Amino acid sequence: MNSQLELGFSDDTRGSLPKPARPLAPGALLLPGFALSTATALLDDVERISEIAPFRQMITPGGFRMSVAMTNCGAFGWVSSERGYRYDRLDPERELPWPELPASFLELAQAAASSAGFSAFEPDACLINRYAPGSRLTLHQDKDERDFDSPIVSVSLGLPAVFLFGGETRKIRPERVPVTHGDVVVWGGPSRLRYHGVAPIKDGHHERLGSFRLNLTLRRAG
Ligand code: MD3
Ligand code: FE
Repeated sequence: MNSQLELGFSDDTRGSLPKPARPLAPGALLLPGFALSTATALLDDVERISEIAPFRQMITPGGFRMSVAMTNCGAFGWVSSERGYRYDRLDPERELPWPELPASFLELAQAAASSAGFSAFEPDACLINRYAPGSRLTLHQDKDERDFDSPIVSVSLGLPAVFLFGGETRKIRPERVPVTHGDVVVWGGPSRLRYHGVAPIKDGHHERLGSFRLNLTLRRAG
């Protein structure tokens, strides 16, 4: 059945209409499914990168091991140790440069940034976060980058997650923003320094990633 009131969409297309972009705040735009058509290429590149620079659970300056495993690609990589956070041209585990930023990452990031009104985004760093069920990211600001005028482009792959999108101080109760495989968020302008985090990942299974969630964040760090 397919009445006029249902706007003429058939039962098999109703579930796959393109999802519209959703503004979350000034400068912050959710692009549902923006990375779906290139997800396979992105994941092939993540596999290759992690064979060169393996995922590792870094230690925070407070001395705790992070629940999220991380690696990087691009000219700069984000690293944490008991000595603090920084961007470094070298992977401290290998004492070698990070793998190059693949064309698949760069093209997706530039297209997403452009859709959100940020032209000429030239990312030079990509932090790759890997979450197992229970892994989380506590509320923080991204302020180790040198350039706050550039946005951060976040690509979600695998298991779903809930972003905690807070305010300019830690006091403001965060909004919960669900994201799933293929979703892209651009965070820039007045939203660039807002507190944010990731709620503990729930158990689940994804056909390519199994029991993992991956997040790529493309940044201009150096
Ligand atoms: C930036 N990663 O690695 S960005 C991070 O899912 C990080 O792994 C998230 O936060 C993850 O530092 C993806 C989520 C995010 C949300 C709100 C923001 C980034 C933001 C607001 C301002 C700036
Ligand atoms: Fe962050």
